[in-house]
Amino acid sequence: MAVSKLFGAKIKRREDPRLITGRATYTDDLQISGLAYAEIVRSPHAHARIKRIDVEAARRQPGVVAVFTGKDLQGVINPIPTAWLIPNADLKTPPHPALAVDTVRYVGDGVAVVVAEDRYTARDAAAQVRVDYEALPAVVDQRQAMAAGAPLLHADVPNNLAFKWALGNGEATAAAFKEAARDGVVIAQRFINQRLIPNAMETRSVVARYNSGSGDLTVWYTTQNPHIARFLMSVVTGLPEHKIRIVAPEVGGGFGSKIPFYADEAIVVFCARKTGRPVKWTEDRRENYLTTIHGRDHITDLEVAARRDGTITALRGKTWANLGAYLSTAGPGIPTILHGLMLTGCYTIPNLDYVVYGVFTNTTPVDAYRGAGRPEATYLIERIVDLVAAKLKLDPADVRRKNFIPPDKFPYTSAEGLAYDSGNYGPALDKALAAVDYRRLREEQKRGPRNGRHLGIGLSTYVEICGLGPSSVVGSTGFQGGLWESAVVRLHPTAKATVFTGTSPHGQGEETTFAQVVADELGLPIDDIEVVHGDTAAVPMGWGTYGSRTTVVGGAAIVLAARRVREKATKIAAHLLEAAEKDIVFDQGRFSVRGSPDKAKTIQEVTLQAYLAWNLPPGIEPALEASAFYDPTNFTFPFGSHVAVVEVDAETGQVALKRYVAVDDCGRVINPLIVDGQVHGGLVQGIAQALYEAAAYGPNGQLITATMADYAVPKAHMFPTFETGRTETPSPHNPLGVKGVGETGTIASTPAVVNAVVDALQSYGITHLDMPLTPERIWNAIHERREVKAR
Ligand code: MCN
Repeated sequence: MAVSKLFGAKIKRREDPRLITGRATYTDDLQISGLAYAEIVRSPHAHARIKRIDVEAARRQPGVVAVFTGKDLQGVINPIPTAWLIPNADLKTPPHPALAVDTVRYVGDGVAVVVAEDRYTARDAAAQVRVDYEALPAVVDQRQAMAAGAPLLHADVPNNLAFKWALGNGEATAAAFKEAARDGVVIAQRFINQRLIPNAMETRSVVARYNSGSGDLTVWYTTQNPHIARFLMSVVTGLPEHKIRIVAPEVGGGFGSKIPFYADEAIVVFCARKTGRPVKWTEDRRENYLTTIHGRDHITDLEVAARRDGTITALRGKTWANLGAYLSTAGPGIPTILHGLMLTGCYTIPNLDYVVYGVFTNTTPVDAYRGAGRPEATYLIERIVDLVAAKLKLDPADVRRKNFIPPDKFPYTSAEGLAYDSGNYGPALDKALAAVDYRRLREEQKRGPRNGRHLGIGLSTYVEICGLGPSSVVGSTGFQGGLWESAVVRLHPTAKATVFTGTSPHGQGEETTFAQVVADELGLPIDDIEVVHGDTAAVPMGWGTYGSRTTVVGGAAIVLAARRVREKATKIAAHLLEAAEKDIVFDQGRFSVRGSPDKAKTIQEVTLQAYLAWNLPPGIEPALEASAFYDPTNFTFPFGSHVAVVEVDAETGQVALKRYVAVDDCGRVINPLIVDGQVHGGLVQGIAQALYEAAAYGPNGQLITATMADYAVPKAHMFPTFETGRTETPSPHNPLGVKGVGETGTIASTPAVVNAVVDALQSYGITHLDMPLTPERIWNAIHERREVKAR
């Protein structure tokens, strides 16, 4: 690999000045002449039959342009599809109409839309739409939804069971459990991965403009994947794909929640076509909580079998995954492919028997939220490893080391059948433990609580799957798309470069890191490189930003395109220097002749000549630009070790997070500053699941935590200064040697913190507590145990 100048440099994010000084344009900032505003009328019931909708009063309001109901959309807007048709799971895909016609299935389900001259009129008029509902019984818990006699959401889906997906080898696993029961340990535990609400700074927003003369549709909106959105927009609206342009202007974070194709964008497009006006719709925060996808929501019964020395021999379990009322775009793939396939984590656990039930309930649809499936899997395995250690009275670090996949076993095929690319788990754990001075902490812990505060130390040694494709593998899991990427690197006559990528960063910083990579490859100053993304009319086809794939897959396409540009420039330089191509040496933007370093041309000189085309070598076309497509040969598997140190106050149940150390390995690091930032953000989200956040529904399907005042979004003062470190194990599967890092913090941190809190409470005989670990929950647990002891 070439020695590079900017690869590895701590460059500040070039996109930040405009983002933090209010000079960026988000979808809701767009003003177009003739713009009208949409407000969607949403169901206040979790489950109800629509008997009648009366839109006349709304229609009569001054300033109202049009009002439409589900019946108007019928036959024009196709049902909203899911894109992950997992095989061998008897997946049911009941239709999801963009606006409900007969039945509403969750609070927030759309029933009508009002278009008006301004958003205030639209909202007031929406309140005038009279919907006559017949309320039906609702069900919000996935296990209750599967029980006999539960309210049925979709007539053709018995027991609300969307799918049943099984994995592993039942017989071998049963034998391993038998052996452990005889001569080892078997531990069973129920785990709940509570439902979370993604909190992007910007809520979702759509502006649609349809030109009935040309038939062109332009949609600006908050998407993480403009090309997938165009593909699905074409499927849903029936408009030809080449007449649709999707633009993601500045997108204020997504965390997975802006991957799906929502009913709302189809509704807004319908309104724009019907009214002949450009139409804008922007959800408010409450609407965002009700209708933008939620994450997690798994109930799992898990058992582990282990030998007395701590060797884990098998896992067996069942997960009930709440999918909400409809299948969201990637919904079925999250609890199966991205969760089930990572269950054995970074350990050589040979036997596995696992079933996942995907269940419809009268709740907001569930889809990818940062980590998507992997935080749930990591929570299960990292908690159960701690349970094994506690039961056998072994140090949790030792149990982990005993079961780690040894470094000489890579590429390693897991019990789930995945081929882990590269890994060396021991050094990351050593580094994290050294950073907190683990031995000293354990000694301190032995001295008992200080002023009623119990010290707890929690570990999480994780591995995760990211960098999605390869397309053929993802396709074999039922994903209805490819996951390759493409790029164009174009040098202009003045040797300024534009890099076009099909990925769509929305806060991750690739405008900086991709420019770093190209600067190195072409020897250009970074300020001469612009990275363009997020507009299907400007950039080549790509599959977007999620699954920590942008750098691994999109970055690889860019580096390949940049190298093609350099190859062509080398040919032109050789011709201009009257030397053989093989004698040209390229170093930091300068082509020189081997042995005669003064005979040289700069990349700027060569580029200009490429465009003037006065003296090109035979057979070489003018200009300097190249494209590349890249489909990875494998996923990447970043890993690391996190340690949380907490103090739990037995009198109040309060948890104080004293220290948090994250040692991550994401292969070669392009920009350590950005990687740290990604880890920090991820940690906040993961720790918040452990300690604070939970989406709560009442039994009738009302979202109780429907505002930011009720849902515990964490604040900066709740966290210590994070201590980050790294080891570096390159991925052999991409030309940059990188692994993704966008989700590692979220994936690793939840179990680290829960393990720390449970560790602090061991003297009370507490072996497990469900999240979020609120003071009330901890206080109650301590007092229940004290009362039991006192009796
Ligand atoms: N990077 C690097 N060296 C590496 C790996 C990554 O320098 N070895 C850099 C990348 O070039 C990029 C950043 O780290 O600038 C994250 O890259 P990557 O791991 O490729 O992840 P993605 O860009 O694909 O981002 C997706 C990931 C996901 S899945 C969620 S969810 C998420 C996240 O990133 N949502 C985010 N981080 C987010 N950050 C912000 N600000 N907003 C979101 O919505």
